[in-house]
Amino acid sequence: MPSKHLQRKDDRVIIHFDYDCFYASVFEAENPTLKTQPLAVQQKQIIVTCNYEARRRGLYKLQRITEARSTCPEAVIVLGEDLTRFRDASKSLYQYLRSFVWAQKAEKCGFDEVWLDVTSMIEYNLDLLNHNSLSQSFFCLSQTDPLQGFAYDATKVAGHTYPKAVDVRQLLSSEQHRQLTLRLILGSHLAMHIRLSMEEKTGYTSTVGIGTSKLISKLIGNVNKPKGQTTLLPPYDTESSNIYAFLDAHDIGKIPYIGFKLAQKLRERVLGRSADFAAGLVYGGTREHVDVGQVRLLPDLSAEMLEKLFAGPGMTHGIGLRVYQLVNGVDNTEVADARNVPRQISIEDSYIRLDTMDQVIREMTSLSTRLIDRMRVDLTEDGEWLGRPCTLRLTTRPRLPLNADGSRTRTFNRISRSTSTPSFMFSFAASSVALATQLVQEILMPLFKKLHPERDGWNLSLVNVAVTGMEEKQELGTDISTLFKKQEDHRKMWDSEVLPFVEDDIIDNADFEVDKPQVPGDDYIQSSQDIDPDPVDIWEAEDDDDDEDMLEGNEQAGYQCPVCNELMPGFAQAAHERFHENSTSSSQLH
Ligand code: TTP
Ligand code: MG
Repeated sequence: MPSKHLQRKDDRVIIHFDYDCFYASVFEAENPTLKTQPLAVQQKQIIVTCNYEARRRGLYKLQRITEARSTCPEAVIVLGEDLTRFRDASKSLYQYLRSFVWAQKAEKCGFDEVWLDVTSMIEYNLDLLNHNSLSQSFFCLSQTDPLQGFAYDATKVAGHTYPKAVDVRQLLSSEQHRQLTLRLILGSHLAMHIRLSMEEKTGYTSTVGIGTSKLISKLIGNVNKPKGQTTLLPPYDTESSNIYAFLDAHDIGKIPYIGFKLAQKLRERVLGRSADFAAGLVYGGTREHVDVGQVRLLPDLSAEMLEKLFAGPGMTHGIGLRVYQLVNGVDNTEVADARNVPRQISIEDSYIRLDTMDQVIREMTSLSTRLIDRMRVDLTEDGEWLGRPCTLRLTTRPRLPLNADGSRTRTFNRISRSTSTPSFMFSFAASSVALATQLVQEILMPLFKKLHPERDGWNLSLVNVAVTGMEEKQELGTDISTLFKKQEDHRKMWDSEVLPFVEDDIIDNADFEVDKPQVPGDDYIQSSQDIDPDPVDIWEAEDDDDDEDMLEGNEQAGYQCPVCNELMPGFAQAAHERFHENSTSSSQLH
């Protein structure tokens, strides 16, 4: 009998979806002719993702653009700086997936991952099974319409299994394993149905994992990528548990929730010396591989031991227990009904010269308009606010005055002031421009004066307006019939929707210039504004814009993301950080 801490809730069936080469798929959905071509998506100077045709020809994620172009000159390279299309696709796909589940348990994670808790659907269908003819079963997708569903063979798992070679019949004939095996078999057929329906209706393919927790369903999907699905089969509870067999082989840093710092401490504990990470930090691998099994089998491993090991600033109470459970394959966290509203929305622009009040008012109004437009897209559904940010923040980056010799010392320091978000920002009664104008007059100007008390004499290279401190609305008490209606509407939407093809975003390779101005978007530092440019400042402003490009040349040192532990060359750091900013950390299991 496992200790209280290690008791797993294996009575759930959870399906994890990860859309294949997501950003590339969004462009393919806009223009299906791209599907057969090698396609790569560029941000700054790197390929953030590419389709599988491009991968077959040697391209890979987080590759330097110059290298990609020489490896595969025929690749179509599209600009992915503007995240609007990804955000929109992500929202629609989430709604589509959510339309299948009954208990409103569909949790979005980042742009391209969703968990569905389908337990109640599985239980309903378990009751419908005729145990004398399992191979001729019918899966009911609706509690009200018995004809809505699909035929399936409940003696077989749909898709791949872990372990690969497994005798399902034997599992079904074992009293100990039959119930869990059946639940997972039904889960696998439902997953297959949803996955293929999604492909048929939306064109998007995905990689899917089926298990009894968020942790296992997320990790098991990776075994068969792309367009695959994998179910982790019993035994779960014995010493020869497939959960241990599967999880033990993972590098400790690959476990969601265990970020870089925790992973390093665990590595050191296992190795009995400090883990020489920086030295081994080259894209694609590290010398200091410590796997989950090594941690799990530490003789003195316990929640308390780990709590002490991690103790230090910034560590939350209970972290030892959480990690203790995770390395033992226990994750009892619920699938929340959450669209993963962003934690903050931040809009900024950088400037070659911004040194008069009139210009500042104009720019703050334009940034605020974009901010309000974005809040209306990201934070509302059917005219209701899903999240309300508590704090409004204004940030600027002043340039230092010229030195006596005419040179200018560069600074990347930002200064900011915050206040509570005024309630009128949530009004739908006025246009975003009207609200932005009011915001600037009543709130942003006073904040600006606190940052820059003098009427002039300053010169700004950047202005940022942001809302933070998001409070999410819980979807409790929603009338059930409205909910079903909404679900149906979302599913139908895909039957009729034709996504436009945006021609401007396709870059003809031959004409491609490295320094081409980027497509304006909200989540990144945009190319400098054309306000009173002068030749000296242009160069300076471009440098300013690309703080992250300072990392160029630091390639050998590499960068390991503290959130997801991904290793990458230094030049990929900035795009990668932006990726996390825009998605709730994909490594978090709450
Ligand atoms: P991933 O799931 O890592 O990649 P992917 O879906 O493109 O490919 P795969 O089929 O291998 O899962 O990331 C999801 C999207 O996030 C990806 O399409 C592009 C974007 N992204 C960034 O913008 N920056 C990054 O550093 C990474 C890793 C991804
Ligand atoms: Mg993906």
